[in-house]
Amino acid sequence: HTVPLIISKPVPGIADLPALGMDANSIVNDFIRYFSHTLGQDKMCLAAYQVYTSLSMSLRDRLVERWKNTQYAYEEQNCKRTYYLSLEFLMGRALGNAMLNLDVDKPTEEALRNLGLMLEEIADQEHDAGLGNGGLGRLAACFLDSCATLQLPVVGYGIRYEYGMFRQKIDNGRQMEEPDHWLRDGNPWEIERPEHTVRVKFGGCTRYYHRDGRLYARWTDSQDVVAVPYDVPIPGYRNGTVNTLRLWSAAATDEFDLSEFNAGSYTEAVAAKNGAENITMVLYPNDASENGKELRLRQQYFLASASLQDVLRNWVNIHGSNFENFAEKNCFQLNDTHPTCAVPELMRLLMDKHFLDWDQAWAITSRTVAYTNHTLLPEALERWPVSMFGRLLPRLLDIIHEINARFLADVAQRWPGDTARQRRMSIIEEGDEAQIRMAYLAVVSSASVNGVAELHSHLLQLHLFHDFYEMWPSKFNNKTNGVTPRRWMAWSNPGLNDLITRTIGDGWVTDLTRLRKLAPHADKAKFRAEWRAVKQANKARLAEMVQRDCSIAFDTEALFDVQVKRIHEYKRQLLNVLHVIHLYDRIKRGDTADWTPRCVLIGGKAAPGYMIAKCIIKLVNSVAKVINEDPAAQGLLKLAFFPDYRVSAMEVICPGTDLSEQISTAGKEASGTGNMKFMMNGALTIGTLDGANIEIREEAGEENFFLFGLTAEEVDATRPNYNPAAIIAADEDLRRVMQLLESGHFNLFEPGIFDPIIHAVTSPHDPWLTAADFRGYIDAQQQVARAYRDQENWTRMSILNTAASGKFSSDRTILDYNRDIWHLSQVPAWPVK
Ligand code: GL9
Repeated sequence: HTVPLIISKPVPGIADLPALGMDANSIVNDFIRYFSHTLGQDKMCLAAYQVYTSLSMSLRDRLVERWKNTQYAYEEQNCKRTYYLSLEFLMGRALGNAMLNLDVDKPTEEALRNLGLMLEEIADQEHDAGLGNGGLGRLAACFLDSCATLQLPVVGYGIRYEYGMFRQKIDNGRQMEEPDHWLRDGNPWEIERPEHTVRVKFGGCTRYYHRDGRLYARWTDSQDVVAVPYDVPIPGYRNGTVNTLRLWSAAATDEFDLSEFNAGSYTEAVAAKNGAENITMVLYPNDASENGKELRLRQQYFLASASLQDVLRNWVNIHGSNFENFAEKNCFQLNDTHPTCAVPELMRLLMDKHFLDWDQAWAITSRTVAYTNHTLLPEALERWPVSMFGRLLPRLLDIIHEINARFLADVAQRWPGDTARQRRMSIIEEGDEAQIRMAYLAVVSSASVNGVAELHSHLLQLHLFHDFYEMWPSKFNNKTNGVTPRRWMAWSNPGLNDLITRTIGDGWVTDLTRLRKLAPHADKAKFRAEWRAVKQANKARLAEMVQRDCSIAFDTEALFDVQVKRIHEYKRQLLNVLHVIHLYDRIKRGDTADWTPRCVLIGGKAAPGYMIAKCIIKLVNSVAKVINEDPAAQGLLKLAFFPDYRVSAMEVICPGTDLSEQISTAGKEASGTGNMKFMMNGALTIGTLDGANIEIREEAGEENFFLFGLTAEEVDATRPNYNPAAIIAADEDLRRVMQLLESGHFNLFEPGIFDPIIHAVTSPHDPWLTAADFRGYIDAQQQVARAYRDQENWTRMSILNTAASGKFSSDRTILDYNRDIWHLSQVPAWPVK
């Protein structure tokens, strides 16, 4: 794979094009040209996807103008930059976001109307870019939006997976996975940049050599793969800035397996190209659990190496091999430990390629890398067997050993003779099979280590990183998560956008704390009526989608009670189902005085190998079938499992929700971000004191939040003598619920299938303490039901929640990162003339 020639001679005719029009007419003209000329479509036969593609290309042109002018401004200012390294960017759809942020949503709708086309239908053609599992990947996407909106020079670096998060089908109530070939019909939102291709090494070994009396290392005999970048434009909100998300795709080198080729097996050699191209084939669909597969390590190193080489090449183009100011001008933010190979890779490139010595390289690395932790769950902590790592990345293993040796020497200095501590803190965990603890490598090598909500950051210092916190207290900090109000309010909730903007102006979109000004309006009956009307229309839209995708009718007068997120035991979808079964039991025994009709929606994907999570999905569907088909429950209770939960579905779900379920076992959900999206859109929360729920309740006021459950401290205290059998025996309601489950009432023709679930709830070793929180949860749900019956007061609380949600804008989060870690200046783009 030869690197293509770059012609570095100005071509004025190309450089100085007139600005494209932002009016409906100009957009229509471009649309027609793309549709008929570029895509060769016929006016008589509109292929919907080509209509979508033509519109997207028309808008992309307008992004590209601003994109270049943003990069020119960054280059001219020679500004410091941050690189956000992440194995996941859960971008969702781009069209609506581009329309909104470019401020062409109105003209585009007008353009389409003139053509006799419906925006919603066209926008629905777009495949979600599902390059992430859930919260962690979506957070990266929200951060990019905020960085562009704040005009911060931040580049996202990720992987262009051919297959994103699997599509979830439900068959006889069970999850089935289908591959998500999202690029099949073409992707108008990426531009291939073959001229920025880099080579990435695997395998081989380290050779040492002397030059000018110094010892140098070189990684040789490697099998190389090339990384081809695809750039995705990230528009800021109406500010002329367009930042870059650079996604790497793997390809074989031209000399790939030349040996086999020379042996005469030409076709085999070409077929073996798959080996290289497999690296970026598929996203690992594991939520908060590592799987230890070699291909995953290849992906991680591939991203780290390609991105760092890209950054260093740009640096050398401008500064030559002078790295004196490198740390003042560059920052690498690691989104969890997944890209932590960046640490030894940066050391390698600085030493082996640019000939810095260890201390110079370490001074740069340890000042430019920052690490964000996203979970305390032990099963999510990445460890790589030293043997596998050494086979795949031999030179990096040398460097990790050296980092560890120097680090342990520092520990020994500080705590002389404390060998237990040295063993505890070592980056290499000794045992039957020695392993690299990636989180420790990240902590040791980073200038900053942060958690994603107050409680989470506190628990990191208390438990997981306690030893490291004692050593370097000032490294540790909190950055409470946020979500972008552009996608999660302004775009997805046009009704609310309109009402809020008419009431307090439009400044809230970029300064979400201004939503506070809504609070006084909560006391006005007319405003409440308008607020209710918006929610009602959003519920109708959600009900339509539930009807289409679940074939279940939701009555928009009922309380819409929603839990959508990955299926995981710690998130306790099971507790939600137990409540639904309890309500059903009340209906069956005639206890329905003052009943609040309720429609419960549960959605989310289970990791394909996570059996209990898949069993919970089956349980939801089985319970739903019994309830929805029982005439006794008609008009009182509905339950639906929403299939294939994804970003574009959340854009409809979240505006139409009354009650947001955030019911994880306290201390387990690092932050949560769905909780914030619901709050902004006027849902009330029923939740535990976990993750960002604590801060949500603080902001909303305890009277506007339905709290229940053990605290994180109480959870730890309860575990040793936890006795769910006694709890069940003492609680009539829970006993009846368990009896219904055990009797097989929801699985009459599939006996025994829920035994693992029953066992989990009744086991004294249940880590999630589901039975312990049952009573509190049921009582809190009872309060919810009562509160919903007073529609005036419910609406008041809904308004007050939105009004208090300003803190949870990812703009605030990013300003915090920038103030404490990145220290970037805001750089406006050159204007489009
Ligand atoms: C997560 C945490 O579990 C969430 O609580 C947190 O809000 C997000 C973003 O910080 O990160 N960590 C993690 O591994 N996932 C999270 O959602 N999992 C997925 O992304 C699926």
